[in-house]
Amino acid sequence: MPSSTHTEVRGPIGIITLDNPAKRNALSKPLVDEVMAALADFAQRRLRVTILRAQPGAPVFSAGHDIAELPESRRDPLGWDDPLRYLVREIENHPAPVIAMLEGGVWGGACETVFACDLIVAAPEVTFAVTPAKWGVPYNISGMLTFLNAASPRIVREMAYTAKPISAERAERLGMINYVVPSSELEAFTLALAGDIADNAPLSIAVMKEQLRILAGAKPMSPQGYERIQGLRRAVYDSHDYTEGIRAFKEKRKPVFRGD
Ligand code: LCV
Repeated sequence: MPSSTHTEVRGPIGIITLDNPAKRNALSKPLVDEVMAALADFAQRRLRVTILRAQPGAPVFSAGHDIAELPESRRDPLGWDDPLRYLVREIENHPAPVIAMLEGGVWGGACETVFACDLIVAAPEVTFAVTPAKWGVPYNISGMLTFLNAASPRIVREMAYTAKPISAERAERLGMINYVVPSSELEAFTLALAGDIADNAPLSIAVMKEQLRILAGAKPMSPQGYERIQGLRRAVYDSHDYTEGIRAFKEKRKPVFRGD
């Protein structure tokens, strides 16, 4: 199978490029496996910063979870072993900072992937869309926490309930991303930012990254609270609307939701 990514090393900086335009860089298991292998290689080589990007000029950074890989019912679509869940955890646990360098649209699980990165630099035309409601998907708890760590609850509610894209400019204004940079300057700007980080003490940065990850995840939840959420999510992925959402995407038509 042709690869869906490219990697490059520039001194202490590693670059992972998503490059499956035919499927709009959907986060399929093969593509995610390649990204995780690159992250593991960069960690083994003790690279100091990783940049995650799409092919230059990509109209879509990533279309999110590969919907064709989602179960149509009776199984948690975003369980612990789902490729998207692995990818988010690998980025969060990678010992060096990961910078998302964005061009094009960022959809669904790709939004969570990008928000799990340490820094985000986006071209002005970039948009972010949180799409579970568009397809009837019961997003998972740690995924919702990723969103809550990226934006205020009110903004997360708006994005989750409307499933509509928001602009890079608005995301920057809301503190969801670090910089908006013209496409022509994006790569040079991001490499310079990565260089600033690479010049500093990698162990100190790695420890602060892990501290921030642990603190960001330190939200109290009772076992009953967890079980209630899992029960609610099961009611969704066992519902007509979830099956309808997945089938509508595959049949290239608008879903007709009934609320059951
Ligand atoms: C598989 C795809 C995809 C795709 N999977 O090109 O957040 S949750 O809960 O929803 C989570 C479960 C999740 O992340 O779900 C995925 C959320 N993603 C989206 O809602 C975006 C879905 N895609 C689109 O809206 C469009 O593809 C965009 C706007 C990204 C690009 O539109 P464009 O007209 O440029 P096409 O739609 O024609 O897609 C080109 C090919 O990529 C496939 C799509 O099926 C088509 O394949 P074929 O050429 O074989 O027909 N594709 C796009 N997105 N998420 N496959």
